[in-house]
Amino acid sequence: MMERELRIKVAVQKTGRLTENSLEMLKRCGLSYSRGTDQLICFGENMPVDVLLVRDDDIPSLLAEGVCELGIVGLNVLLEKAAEGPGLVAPRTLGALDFGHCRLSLAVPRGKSYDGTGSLAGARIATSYPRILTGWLQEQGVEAEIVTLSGAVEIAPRLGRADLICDLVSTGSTLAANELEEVEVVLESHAVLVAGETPADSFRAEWVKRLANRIDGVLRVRESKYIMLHAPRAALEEIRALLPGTEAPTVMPLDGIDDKVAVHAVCRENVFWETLESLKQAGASSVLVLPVEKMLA
Ligand code: PRT
Ligand code: ZN
Repeated sequence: MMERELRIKVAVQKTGRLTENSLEMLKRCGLSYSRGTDQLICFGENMPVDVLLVRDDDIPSLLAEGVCELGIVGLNVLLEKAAEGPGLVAPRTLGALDFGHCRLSLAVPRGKSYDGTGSLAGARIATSYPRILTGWLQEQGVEAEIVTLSGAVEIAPRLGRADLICDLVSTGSTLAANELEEVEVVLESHAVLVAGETPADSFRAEWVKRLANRIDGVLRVRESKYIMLHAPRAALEEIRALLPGTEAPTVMPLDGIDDKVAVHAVCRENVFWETLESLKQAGASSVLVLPVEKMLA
């Protein structure tokens, strides 16, 4: 029986755009847990890892306060909270995840002219990201008035509360529905894996590292393919050069065939039909492309 203290906690969004992908990521790392309705914490059944289900805005401070060791949150939220001032420990970003993509953009009411960042001087901009926006405006060397709103930013111009907005956009349909036009990208955002202070005991420190490595592995296999083919010895170099994102392929003799070899390689990038066609043209035969289930660097 594992001791209660010797467990780590991973904070993920309870309900929202990041929830499904975050929980799916943890499952792919081998974690199984039972999730009841309206639960705040899910106890991992096969690892000393528990999942804390919280509002995304609380994740940076939960990490800073040492309540949890790892968290999955949008880069936009992380940067905004980090700029609020140093917590106990500034959370460390361990890496970008492949979901939650969006951008924090400036948008103006349709029909209003926009003449580059210079024209923002003195304008009123409504946003829920005042600190990120302040930093960006400083970089651009313009002074504008920031109207901080916690939600419904897109209706601020119609209510006369702002001249333009700075809000998250993914498909752009919300902007279009509100007759707004995207004019500048302030931040390209996506979900990130974030760590708090490294636990003092080596058992938990090891589990933080192990989980972060597994997440890294999951990300890498999502793109990776295992490719097997037969190549004429004479075309080996050309064929090698065509394999996308491979380091050292395994080259093996073929029984009874002297002028051909078998080539096996992990391609760390997607293998497209075009690549297969080029391989065939270069003389490759019996080409097989397989998905990769797990990978450990
Ligand atoms: O309750 P809690 O505080 O946890 O959730 P929340 O409402 O603050 O967050 P949530 O679930 O809306 O978003 C969580 C994170 O997902 C954000 O912090 C971003 O990192 C990321 N993300 C990705 C997005 C979007 N895409 C997105 N489209 N967050 C918000 N949106 C909004 C957008 O502003 C617009 O109002 O969704 C609406 C639809 O967007 P369009 O462009 O597709 O129309
Ligand atoms: Zn939130």
